[in-house]
Amino acid sequence: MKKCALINDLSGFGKCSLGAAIPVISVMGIEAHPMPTAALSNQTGYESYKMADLSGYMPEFFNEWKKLNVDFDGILTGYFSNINQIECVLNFIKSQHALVVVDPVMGDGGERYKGFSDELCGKIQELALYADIITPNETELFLLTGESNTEKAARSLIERGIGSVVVTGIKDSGKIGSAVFEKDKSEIFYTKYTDGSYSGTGDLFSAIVTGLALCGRDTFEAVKTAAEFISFVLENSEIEDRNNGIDFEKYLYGLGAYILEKQ
Ligand code: PXL
Repeated sequence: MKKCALINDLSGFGKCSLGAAIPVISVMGIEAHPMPTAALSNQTGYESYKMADLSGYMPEFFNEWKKLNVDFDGILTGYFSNINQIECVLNFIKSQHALVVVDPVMGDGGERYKGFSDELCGKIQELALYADIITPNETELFLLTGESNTEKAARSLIERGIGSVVVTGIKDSGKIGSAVFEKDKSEIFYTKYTDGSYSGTGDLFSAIVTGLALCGRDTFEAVKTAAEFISFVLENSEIEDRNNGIDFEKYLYGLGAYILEKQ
């Protein structure tokens, strides 16, 4: 079976990060191997939470993985809280020949998230340049490049060696788009716009794109499928609190069936 390392936090409530990525990768018939960067009672959007930072364990954990002599097919990274975690992950990536997907979590709506210093953003940029696929929103794309035109920004990253730049959350009168930029081609996929942000949707998106890429699908098909899946789940979710995430569990089987059908 193919093996995918998932580097992200583990939150007890919020159905995000590893809690979203593990089931998605598993249902696609790929082994999910989590490397937790932190453990939280619940994600940070709730009024209160407790967090155990696991940064100090990461070098030892990666060292143990090294002893297991595993070749990973894929590596997916998400949220980082400090540059040491990224340094560790860079060493791991350099030791593998895997498809690397980086979700460069840094901000949204034109603002950086709390705690994202110039230094941390710079390190995330360094990591992104090792990726085959990156999945920034427009804010993150601008932070990565210093360029405020989406197409120009994406093209500048492709010139620096990133194979596919996937830009999420592009709003356009009642629709929301995910654009894929590659060297010789670009395309945007629209779905219905639903106001506000829902916990875990970005993590589900990057995990679906990673899983499909590992199943041999091109990034255009992977992004179209991920966007349509999340849009469908959102429309069919009963949401009391956006922090709780969306009802993806009810439709996960559909992702598994999709893989089997088109094998
Ligand atoms: O993907 C959302 C997410 C993941 N992990 C943590 C978070 C959030 C959103 O706020 O706080 C710890």
